[in-house]
Amino acid sequence: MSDDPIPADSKLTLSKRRWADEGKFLTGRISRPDADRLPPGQHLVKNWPVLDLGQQPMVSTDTWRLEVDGLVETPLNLTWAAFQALEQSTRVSDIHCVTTWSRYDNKWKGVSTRDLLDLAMPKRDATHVMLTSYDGYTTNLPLVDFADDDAILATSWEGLPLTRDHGGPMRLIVPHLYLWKSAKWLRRIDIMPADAAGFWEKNGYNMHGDPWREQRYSDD
Ligand SMILES: Nc1nc2c(c(=O)[nH]1)N[C@H]1C(S)=C(S)[C@@H](COP(=O)(O)O)O[C@H]1N2
Ligand SMILES: [Mo]
Repeated sequence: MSDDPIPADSKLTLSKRRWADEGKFLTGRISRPDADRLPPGQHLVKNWPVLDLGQQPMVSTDTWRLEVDGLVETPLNLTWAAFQALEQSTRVSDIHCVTTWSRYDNKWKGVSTRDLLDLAMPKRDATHVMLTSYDGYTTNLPLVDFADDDAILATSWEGLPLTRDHGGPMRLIVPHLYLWKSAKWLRRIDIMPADAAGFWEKNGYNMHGDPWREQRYSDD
């Protein structure tokens, strides 16, 4: 019983419902209007700057390993071949560096963090992730951010293998957080029951790092 002008089972209602289910008329993953696409305090660049601690490790795919450990049902220690054999995904995303540059529409290929987590299976009390890289760099983030649908363990950028200066052969990309959370030359993923500070987080930077909320520096 209702006073709705169009009955719930009318042709229009049914097709509109189907459109909603199919996401019809959505233009893409990024639904923000362009004016809101750039987070506060950021400016756009066309090139892709290189930023790191200055040690760019040479990591051969012969000796490369990716470990997933901590609060997981199935700890992983993947060779390059095993990593390549996992489902390969693509993503397109904007990246935002805390030094105020942003770059739009980066095309990535690699393994989605969700697919990796489906293999490792975090335990119930897992809440945070610590990333450790081949240059000794560490950074932390909440598990929900690491598991975001846009997050990818990238081996390719714009159709080419990820170069060493940008973290090749494999780096993480978590585009909705400042880029310091996106560990280059990623070697180890520890799933944790609590948060802990990584390199920049111990040096005045924010534990979360959401560019839309300008979480650049630590609160204290
Ligand atoms: N392993 C590692 N990852 C790292 C860093 C680093 O020093 N070592 N620097 C971080 C910082 S501060 C930034 S801004 C981005 C820069 O990535 P890019 O050089 O590809 O632009 O990498 C992040 N990931
Ligand atoms: Mo950075």
